[in-house]
Amino acid sequence: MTKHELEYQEHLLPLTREELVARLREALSPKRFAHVCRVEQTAIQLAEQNGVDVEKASIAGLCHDYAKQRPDQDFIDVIHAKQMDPDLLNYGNAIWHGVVGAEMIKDELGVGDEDILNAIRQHTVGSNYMTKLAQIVYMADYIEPGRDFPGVEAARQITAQDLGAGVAYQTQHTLEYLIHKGQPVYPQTLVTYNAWVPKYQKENH
Ligand code: DGI
Ligand code: FE
Ligand code: FE
Repeated sequence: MTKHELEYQEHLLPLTREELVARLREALSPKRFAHVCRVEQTAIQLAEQNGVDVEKASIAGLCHDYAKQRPDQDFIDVIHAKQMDPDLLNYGNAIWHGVVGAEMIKDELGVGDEDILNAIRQHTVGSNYMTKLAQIVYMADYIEPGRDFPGVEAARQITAQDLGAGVAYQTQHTLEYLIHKGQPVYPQTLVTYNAWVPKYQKENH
């Protein structure tokens, strides 16, 4: 079955892939839409290699940046309406589009599967415990073929060999980047760092 014929199981999403793609095309710029399509394809490959549900990888990959282009006020409204952690208000779109965006994906697109929603919630900041699906979405976003930054080839090779090692690699490099730029670090990003990075250092040396 090709990706174009994919009909999602009803309990995952009450839309066909084509219907979901149409919703994303409406919500996103052409560039961002092309990115989520590449993330979907990369996530599907990683799912096949790691024994993870391909439909969940497809849905999570396509939806992960659904909220990326929403105005700040939309996120602020959801944070209040759902009584989410008020500390979120100290951050911005970079953190909100995943953590808060997952609520919009649930309510507006009808994604009810918590495994998919958690993967989306964690796609920017990670978590101390990440399912294989969450690791896949986190890595697919980082290594999709449109990404071009120093270290992306190393990230692709490491991830092909060991998904968890890829998570550690990305987490270390993202934290280094944020610190280098003097950007605020969301606490969960540090939690992810502590859970993943030292562990893989020890195993590799
Ligand atoms: O949405 P994408 O651009 O496809 O990718 P993403 O959701 O992984 O977002 C990446 C951006 O988020 C990148 O510029 C780094 C930033 N980011 C990741 N963790 C943190 C963070 N920004 C802040 N301020 N704090 C974090 O902890
Ligand atoms: Fe994102
Ligand atoms: Fe993305």
